[in-house]
Amino acid sequence: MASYSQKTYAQRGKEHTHPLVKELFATMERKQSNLSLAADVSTKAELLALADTAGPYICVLKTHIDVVADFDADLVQQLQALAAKHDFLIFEDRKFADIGNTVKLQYGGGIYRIADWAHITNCHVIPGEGIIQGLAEVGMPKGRGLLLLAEMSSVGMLATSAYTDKNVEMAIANDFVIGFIGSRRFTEERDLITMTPGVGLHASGDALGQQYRTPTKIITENGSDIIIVGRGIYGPGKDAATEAQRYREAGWTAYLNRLGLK
Ligand code: BMP
Repeated sequence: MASYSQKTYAQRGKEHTHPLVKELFATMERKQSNLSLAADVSTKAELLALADTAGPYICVLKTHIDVVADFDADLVQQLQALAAKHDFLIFEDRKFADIGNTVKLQYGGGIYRIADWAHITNCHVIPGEGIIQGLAEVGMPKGRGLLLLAEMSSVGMLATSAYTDKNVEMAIANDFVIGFIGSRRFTEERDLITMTPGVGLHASGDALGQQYRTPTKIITENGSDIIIVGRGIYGPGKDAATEAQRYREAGWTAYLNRLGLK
């Protein structure tokens, strides 16, 4: 059987059994985009402006909702309206890491009520499989999906070898898991997607350990599915619309190259 990374997003969407992943692949195909914007800005106005500017070019908006100083319920409503307007999904990069019972409370409740609006969220499996079960109890009935942090992009990260393999095992065994954060395709057992942060066309890293690789490396060579780009799009002196288009183009070309279509 051909590797999933040799199939088109459209084909994988058709064959997939998880409605959210079907929707994600269909969105990627419609918009010809495998770009996710990491919108790490600290005010409501900046976040909404960035989502509106980059919205036409992305398949997923990735948020860190707890860095928004003036967060309120209206922000969520406006983000949802932008998601509908520009046709993208929302991924709250919450990185849950506690026991099942606690993450249930954190995911479903509190100020942010993440499960009510984020199509996708993610977790570390350091507490064991109970974290997935706890999150699934809240997210499954709402049709949400979970990514496991099988690897990280930063210097000296500890998610390697046996730990990464455990992530893959747990992902295969749990229907709520739709894929991974990591740098490559991890398994052919079922079609689990990979979203990759630490992607940049120009910089090699930052002063705090971030490392950047190119879309060609990540998508064409490593078989990942979606590039996550933050400061490469909205960093100092950048025009977010121009950069979002540039990264969309680079990500899509890398995908066509992988398929041998370009
Ligand atoms: P930037 O492209 O500006 O470096 O942003 C990367 C984004 O991806 C940040 O939101 C960060 O939290 C996230 N991220 C990462 O950089 N590496 C990981 O391993 C996992 C992440 O979620």
